[in-house]
Amino acid sequence: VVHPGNGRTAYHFQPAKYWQNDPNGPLYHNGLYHFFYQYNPHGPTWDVGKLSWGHSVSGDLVNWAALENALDPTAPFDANGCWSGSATVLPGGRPAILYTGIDADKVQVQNVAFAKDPSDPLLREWEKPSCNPVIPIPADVTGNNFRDPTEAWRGRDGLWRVGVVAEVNGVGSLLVYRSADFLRWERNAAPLHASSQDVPVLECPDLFPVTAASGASEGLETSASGAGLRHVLKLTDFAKEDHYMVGLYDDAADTFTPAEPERGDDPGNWRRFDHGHLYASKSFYDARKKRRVLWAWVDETDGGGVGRGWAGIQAFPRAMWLDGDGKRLVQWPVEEIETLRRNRVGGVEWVTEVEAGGRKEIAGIVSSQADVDVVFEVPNLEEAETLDPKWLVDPRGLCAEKGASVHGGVGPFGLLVMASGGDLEEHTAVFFRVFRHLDTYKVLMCTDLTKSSRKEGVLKTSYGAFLDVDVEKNKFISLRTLVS
Ligand code: DQQ
Repeated sequence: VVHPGNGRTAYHFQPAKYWQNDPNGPLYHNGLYHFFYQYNPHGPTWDVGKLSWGHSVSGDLVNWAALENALDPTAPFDANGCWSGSATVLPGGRPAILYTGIDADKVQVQNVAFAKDPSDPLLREWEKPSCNPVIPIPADVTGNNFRDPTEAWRGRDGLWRVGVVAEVNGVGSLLVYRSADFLRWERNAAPLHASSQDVPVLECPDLFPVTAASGASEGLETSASGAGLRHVLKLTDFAKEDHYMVGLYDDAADTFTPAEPERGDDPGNWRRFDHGHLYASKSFYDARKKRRVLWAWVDETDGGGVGRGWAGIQAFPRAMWLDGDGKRLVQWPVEEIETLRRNRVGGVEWVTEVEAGGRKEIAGIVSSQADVDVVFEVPNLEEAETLDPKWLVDPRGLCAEKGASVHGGVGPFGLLVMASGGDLEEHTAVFFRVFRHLDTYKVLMCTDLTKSSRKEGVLKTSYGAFLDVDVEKNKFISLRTLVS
């Protein structure tokens, strides 16, 4: 998994060459993990008319073997591209894929493909029945925006449901279709979600259950229902950001009641999994480890795919579950990533005090891959700056204004990663600042890319969020960082 040289990453899934974008149809089946992805088999750029589904398998979500493409644009109903979608295992164990085809007239339609031989552990061949498209574009869909079917789930009435995002008369919506046989699909009269007027385009929806039991981190199968669970509705908005809302899904009426209605119906105001440059995420239920695992596409910030011969990486898989507040998801890199830990540096002898403005170099890391666990002790909060309340709604702006080199009362403290030797001219700062706010403290976490590269034309931005950590009580903040 270590790809030295040519700028390739190590923790992140990448095909051998060329362009990839959205994760598609992740699946655990007969002892293997399958990962599909939007792939251009002809070159390192997104090509509107030529996308395929790349396909790889793994026994551990860390080491991957590449297979032939699962889907290529070969039929009239997908002649201009096999776009994003999901996989569902049908009763009896046959996996099916629902995906968006860009048809011969460049219209977006929904197609199905079935694993030709469900007993093939590699699920190498997929067949597309001639009754495709199984869901043609409806007459009230505007802008040809009708795509990205979710994994299908089964209601207690035995019928399958699938969600498809659609611009319905200019309104970004999640339509639900029902089917008894996975081939004939009928649209529900009402969408499961309709955005406010100014959000016409939604992409890559995900709808999945999570257990509401306090302290439980197990995942649930996508069709799970009953008391004691909540659902998560995730949508990618036109700003290319993923946002989610926890709520109650009713499988009789196919309605979703948000747990935080005050956030409104513009997904741009919902919660986020991430604050960096990644989106189009998709989760799956991992029956092997009974967890819900999240994939997401990271689009490089330098536009340099053509020179390199590859573009696009996948964020490492993360397990996620509902936090005790019933509104927020928490997540952690899948534990298998820890099998990559080799040469340990650090330990108790590394306990050190860093003066204001001081730095300590972590020597001994020779590879370009590091899994860093660090605990910052924050014994004294007296000097914390008072937070100007205007920043409460703009933590990212606060990160940009008070970067890693602006001295504060408590902080900035954190890591300088990928730092160039000696002069630190290039580095990415991952840091914290603690502010006093009313009678409590607010911890700001930032990732600052402004000095990440000497190169021109690279998107160098700052990301940030306030964290819900009780620094006053715990007196420390721990940070895990995967660098590659
Ligand atoms: N990418 C796919 C679409 C999807 C978009 C095409 C999101 O299906 O809406 O590559 O990145």
